[in-house]
Amino acid sequence: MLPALRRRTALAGISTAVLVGLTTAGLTVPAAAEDEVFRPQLVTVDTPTREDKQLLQTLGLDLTEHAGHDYVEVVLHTPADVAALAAAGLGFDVRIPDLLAREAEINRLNAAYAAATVSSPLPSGRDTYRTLDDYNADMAALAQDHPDLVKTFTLPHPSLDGRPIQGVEIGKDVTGPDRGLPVFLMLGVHHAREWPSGEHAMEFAVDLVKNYGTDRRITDLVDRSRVIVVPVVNVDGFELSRTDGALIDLRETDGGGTATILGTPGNAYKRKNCRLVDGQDTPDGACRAGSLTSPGGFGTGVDLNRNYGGYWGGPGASDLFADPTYRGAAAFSEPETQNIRELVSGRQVTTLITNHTFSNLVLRPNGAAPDLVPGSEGIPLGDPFDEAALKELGDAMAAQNGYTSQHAWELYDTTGSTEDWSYNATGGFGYTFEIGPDEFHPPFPEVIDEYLGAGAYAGKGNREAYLLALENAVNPETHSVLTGKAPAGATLRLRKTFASPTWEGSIQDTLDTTMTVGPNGRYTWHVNPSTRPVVMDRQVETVSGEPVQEQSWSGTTAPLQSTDQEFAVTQDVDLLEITLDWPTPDDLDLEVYRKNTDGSLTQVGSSGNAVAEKERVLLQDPARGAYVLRVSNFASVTPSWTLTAALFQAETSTVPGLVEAWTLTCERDGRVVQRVPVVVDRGQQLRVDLTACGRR
Ligand code: 0X9
Ligand code: ZN
Repeated sequence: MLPALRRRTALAGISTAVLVGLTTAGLTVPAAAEDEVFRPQLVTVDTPTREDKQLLQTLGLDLTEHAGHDYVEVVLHTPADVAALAAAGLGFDVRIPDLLAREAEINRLNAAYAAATVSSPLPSGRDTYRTLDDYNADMAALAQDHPDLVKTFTLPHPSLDGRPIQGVEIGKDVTGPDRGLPVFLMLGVHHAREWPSGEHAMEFAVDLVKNYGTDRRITDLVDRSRVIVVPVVNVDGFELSRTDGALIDLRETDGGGTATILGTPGNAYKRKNCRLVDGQDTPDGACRAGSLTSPGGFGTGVDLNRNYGGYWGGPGASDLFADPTYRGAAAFSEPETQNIRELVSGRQVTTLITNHTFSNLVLRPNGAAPDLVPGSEGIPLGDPFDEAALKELGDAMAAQNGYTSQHAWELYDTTGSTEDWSYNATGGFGYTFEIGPDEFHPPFPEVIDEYLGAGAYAGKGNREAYLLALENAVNPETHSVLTGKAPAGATLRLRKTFASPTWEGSIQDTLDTTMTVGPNGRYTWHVNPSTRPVVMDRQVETVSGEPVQEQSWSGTTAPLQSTDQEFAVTQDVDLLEITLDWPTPDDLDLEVYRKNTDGSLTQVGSSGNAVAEKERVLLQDPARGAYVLRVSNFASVTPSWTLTAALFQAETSTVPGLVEAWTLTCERDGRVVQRVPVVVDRGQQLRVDLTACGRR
């Protein structure tokens, strides 16, 4: 039997179009008539195995989060990207053959929708995507119209291209002192091209403000929290993507004549920030010019969702500047991530949502798979301490928006993502939403549907999912509460300094948050637990050395042939391990199938390593029944091999953890009067009397 065509050659999808010179924002793109111009395209790459996904990750391509068990969608920006897939032997199908043409179509659809719409059903009534100026104007207007409920703020670090990064804070008496209410944080547009992620963040802010005082549920939630929204984290990238992706369709100007669609290399599909040279500020305004040297503005910049400190420098992030997932020169090297770090370190953010597009997913930490082993101590990452609670909320939110709730690592590994840091450093719950089914910034009506819900989810959507997240943020069972007496007007401070793990080492983090005691001399402070999840007791599953059952076969397989062996699992075990070994440096592959009752086969695992590497397939909790183990030979010689199937039981052991304390201080007139270490667990309410702080 012939082996499956795993190594099929990718077809080069180079389209022929003519790029004509044009002027955009004062910069002329040289005419390249007669040349073949590659149009960026969205393709579906076949990745039936985890190894294929890992291989795909090494190619430096622009992977989307849209992936399934046997595919990943990828943006191809250049012919070199196509060649990289071909060289790796990964096949693909083209889904959107010309993203520039699609961009022009989206622009037309958006203009038509806006022209036909007086007010959309969104809370703001908006009928098209905001620009950066629109965001800032909308936030300013919200604060101006509701001065007791909304205030704007500017984050401490301006962007590399010199722009301020702004947000809003919403809460009852928001301009008054912080009385220790829990904070819900909502973020959008870490990635420049993911416009709906900012729209949904902003619409949620408008929604809360608009319904405050009339809708009981929203009024109650706003009264019990502070909601912070930073709709556009990556202001430079967004501004470029939003304004420099504009295309001129010559078919419209020459009456449908000979001209094809005219696209600038543009920035519509830019992902990263505006870092041009590591360690050097980008001269203001240079980002747009810099993007002309890299197709689609794609190569330059740091991937902000790989630049956070949590496991920074590990798998699923690149150390090459030109790569789409470039992690930056150091953890938190970028002003945009520094902003969010300082925001989260300075408040008690009990729940956070960071919005992205696309793939209809609710992702929970960690970004990297639990069996990966960071650092040198040999302890696998494991699941987060709060996995059960994180999953429960993730599933509940997904039931509102119809998305799939899963571990972030399930599609591919990432490190240095927002909640990889925020959850592990603060214990506050954090999720990534991947909004929308199939595009980075689809026609605007889709943004409306995703927010308000459509079809089976009409009336739910992300709006309801966000409200659940906000309910979680205020629910004392999911965080910790300190209460007690303290002098009216005193400043209470919680502080903690610790080492946050990066992949190979650590960085120092300091959380430093304050509240002001109210006039009645009592305080209630909603805070995150004192011990970080990342240092708590951890259950680690280890497989015992001796198999409970083992069977081996040996054989030979001729080139381009395969050999099947059957193996039956007749008991409940934790692990089935199949290994394939051979003496010569040849290339054999291993595929594992479940044999169904009708005799048909369902593939349940495969291993296709590089030449000379031995093959291994692991199946957790294998179902009882018959399995077919298939050895395929891709080489030109006929080697002999040994195939072994072994069943194991796992043992659960506990890696003992630490207990961490907050340092609680009570300050009057800027002087620390009382200092107490506080250990408080998730779900716990702890009374800490600070009456001594009132004495002289
Ligand atoms: O890769 C990312 O940063 C996110 N996807 S996106 O397409 N919006 O760029 C996903 C991050 C979530 N984490 C993991 N998938 N591990
Ligand atoms: Zn993203």
